[in-house]
Amino acid sequence: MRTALALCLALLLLAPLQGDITPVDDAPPLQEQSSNETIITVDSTNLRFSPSSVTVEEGETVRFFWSGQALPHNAVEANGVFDSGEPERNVDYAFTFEIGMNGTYDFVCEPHAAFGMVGQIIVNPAPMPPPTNQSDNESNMSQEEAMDTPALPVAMALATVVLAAAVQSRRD
Ligand SMILES: [Cu+2]
Repeated sequence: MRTALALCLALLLLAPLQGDITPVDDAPPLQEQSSNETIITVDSTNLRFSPSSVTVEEGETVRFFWSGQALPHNAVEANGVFDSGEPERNVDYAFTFEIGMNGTYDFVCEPHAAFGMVGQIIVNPAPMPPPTNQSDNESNMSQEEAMDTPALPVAMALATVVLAAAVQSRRD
């Protein structure tokens, strides 16, 4: 019985370490940027993108959207970076410029490029997140939580075992 108690105590002493070796999820919380969507449509002349030139940042989405057009259109990037597909009267095609994709992207409506139905997307590098104290505190807190949380159930389980062992030894 003594060996069992000693084992339990040893485990109890090791329990705090368990929290340290538990993998901590370092991934930063996803910053929802659903509102950062730039829509390009077709204007009333039926032969122009509107707007024909937009500036976005990395991580943002450009959405080509038109419906019920008199003529079928598409949007094809000069180097094939994006391509809405066959010209259609109804198009809803979104493309997200990932981090590292900063640059200038020229695109055309294939059937109407000769009519000047062309456009340009300028993608600026993503801004660096400001190193505020608040975000530091938040990340510290979440890290502590992540470390403490897994250790707690282990400690509680061990305490139960020790208690059971103590009761058992008293009966002995
Ligand atoms: Cu067109």
